[in-house]
Amino acid sequence: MKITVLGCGALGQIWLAALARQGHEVQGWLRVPQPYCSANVVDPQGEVSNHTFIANDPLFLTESQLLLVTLKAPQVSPAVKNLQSVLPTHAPILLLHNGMGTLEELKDLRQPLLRGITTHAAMRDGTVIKHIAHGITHIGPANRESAALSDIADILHQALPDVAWHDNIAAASWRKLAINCVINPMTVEHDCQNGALRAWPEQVALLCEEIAWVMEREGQHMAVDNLRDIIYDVIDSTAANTSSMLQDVRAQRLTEIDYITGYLLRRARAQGISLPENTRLYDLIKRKESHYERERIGSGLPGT
Ligand code: KPL
Repeated sequence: MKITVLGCGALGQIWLAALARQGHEVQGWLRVPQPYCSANVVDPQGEVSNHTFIANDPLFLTESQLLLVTLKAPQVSPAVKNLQSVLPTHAPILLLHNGMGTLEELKDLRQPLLRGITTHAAMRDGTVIKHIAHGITHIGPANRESAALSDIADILHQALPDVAWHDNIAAASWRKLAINCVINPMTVEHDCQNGALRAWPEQVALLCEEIAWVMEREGQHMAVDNLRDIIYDVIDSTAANTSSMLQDVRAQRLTEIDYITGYLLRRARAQGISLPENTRLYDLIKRKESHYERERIGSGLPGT
């Protein structure tokens, strides 16, 4: 299969390497155009692989049979809208990012749109991508055109298992959103790894109550106790992780807060519900972002 991977960060490089290993023809697509991109990946067993792939080739894009988008949520819509007129109309676009809200931004796309959620853990360490832990990628249809594309899950599963197809991806998306609404901003507030969040059980409980309330109204019933158990399972299984939001804040990059807690608050507002603890955390992250954004502008450095 001919596949363009949009976004060559940690997740993008893991997919590029895995798809190429499986015999697919792949190219990377970077926001700042370059003729080549590299994937230097250390897998969870410690094995190193170095590959160079072509990048930003418009001809390759016109022949692509899948656009795999591994960008962070705030970068997704502008980048996809930029490429959609060149990508064949039958080529599915699979979005793999934290948070929700991009589907609404891309509702007018002609291509079949797929939504994915992944639990693979990876991080950049200098010039190397450390694939810390294998996970599951859940994918499913996000528009009418993509309802019958479960074959894609099988193809991707051969390259980087596990990949599971869901006819109703909204349930898995909300579950992941809830996890990210609790863990990501809390790790920033307390400046700690995921596992340390067990020290603030009242705050976890409060956030879960607010989130479960919105989920109920969105037709995604989840008992508060159940949600809390799911979140503690993730806190324990990713105890040594530095959450993606804390990594972004430490590197003074734009975070995904507008697509995580921001999305939850937009849905709550639409239902006339107020969420004080989620709002407080949202404001805290936005204040941090605007603080380093002001410093960046003051020093004349380019944005992230
Ligand atoms: O998705 C994550 C993230 O860091 O963005 C969790 C599940 C919190 C793991 O770190």
